Amino acid sequence: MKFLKKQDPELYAAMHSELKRQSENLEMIASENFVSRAVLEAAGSVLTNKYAEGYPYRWSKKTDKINYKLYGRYYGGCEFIDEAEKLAIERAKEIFGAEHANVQPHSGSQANMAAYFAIINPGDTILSLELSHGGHLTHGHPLSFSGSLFNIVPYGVNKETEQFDYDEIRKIALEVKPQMILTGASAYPRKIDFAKFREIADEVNAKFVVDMAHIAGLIAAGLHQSPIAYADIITTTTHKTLRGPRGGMILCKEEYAKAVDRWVFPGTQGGPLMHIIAAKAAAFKEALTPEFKEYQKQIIINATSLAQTLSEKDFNLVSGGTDTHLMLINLGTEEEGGPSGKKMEGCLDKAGITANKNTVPFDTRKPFVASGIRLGTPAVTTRGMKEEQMKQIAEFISQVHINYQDEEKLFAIKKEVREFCSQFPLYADLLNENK
Ligand code: DSN
Repeated sequence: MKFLKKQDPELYAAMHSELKRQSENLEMIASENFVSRAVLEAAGSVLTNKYAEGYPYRWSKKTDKINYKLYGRYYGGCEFIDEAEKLAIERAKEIFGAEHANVQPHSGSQANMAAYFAIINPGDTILSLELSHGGHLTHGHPLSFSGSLFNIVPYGVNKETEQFDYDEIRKIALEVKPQMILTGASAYPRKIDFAKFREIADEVNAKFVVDMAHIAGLIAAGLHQSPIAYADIITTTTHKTLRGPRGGMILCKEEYAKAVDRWVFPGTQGGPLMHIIAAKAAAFKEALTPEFKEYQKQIIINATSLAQTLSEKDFNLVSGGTDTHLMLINLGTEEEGGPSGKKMEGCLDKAGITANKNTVPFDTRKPFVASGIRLGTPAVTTRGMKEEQMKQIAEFISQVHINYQDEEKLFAIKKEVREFCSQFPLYADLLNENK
């Protein structure tokens, strides 16, 4: 960062501190990860300079199929940009076995917006997972476009099992006859049965959309049922378990391809972020390697080990554990005492452990306070940590919980966490260059 350091010391200082924070802290936010240096290079490249509204292809009038030889951009000079976007598209299709991929959505939220518009109309009914039971803002929260433009009917988890109750979801679907059923979650630790959802959607003649953002990497590695055979449209972010740059993507069957493309551009976006699309291509190449599959396996092994150790330390985990990369600690109600999610998040931060507060199903606290802490293993697994380290992380978290009112103790844990992290170097060359 030598240019920034010279030209803009204030910004440099903030960015350098963030680099150090990532390296010295334990990153347990389930939706975060660390990209490779190759992905970082692509994201920080001159491709940021290029306007490329349109696509590296046009739909052939004769065949109604994509034709890469037909120029589909609104700007000149796109010949190299086209190559980068084509690589991202073809690799995305190969990873997931998809008929069509649109790699332009700037984010998961924008991917969701374009996906809904591609198959339903404003005012239509969407049956989707309640935010406080693990859903996402764009699945129907009143403050999101989804909740203001569509009629949202939520489903939740079963109170006893804290898992999806497919009979109950079917019952609601039969009652409300939604135009679209949506599944996928930000804070649901269990596997999702996409085949079951398809059955329900077919029964009520609804379209079926899957937001696989959290588990995209697990699906890419064949460690979770793939929604490809079941969903009409699939949306995802590219930066979570998939370990690419921050961004979104849509996969769909051929029959929705044209509508999806149209609703991404010009429907909801203008110029694509070509540096980020190139970084997606670089990450997708990594996702096609055997090492990536091993990495995803280790994410699950680590999550299982962390969940088990936390349970042994008497933490109450939503649904009793995890099948995926994430878990939710239920810290209990206000009446039961102990820290809220918000308080615990702050205490973990003081101890050098980054996590986020989260509502738990049937939470009695407000979302900004919440009774849960969400933890995930994708980022620590990228650093090379294994089961042994998960046991130590559970011990750190337990110590923070026991000592949550003792600032000095939290600071002492932070020192231990820093020492622990230094055994698993992250971006070491970047840190050295920027000393
Ligand atoms: N905000 C993301 C998460 O943290 O899960 C979901 O998009």
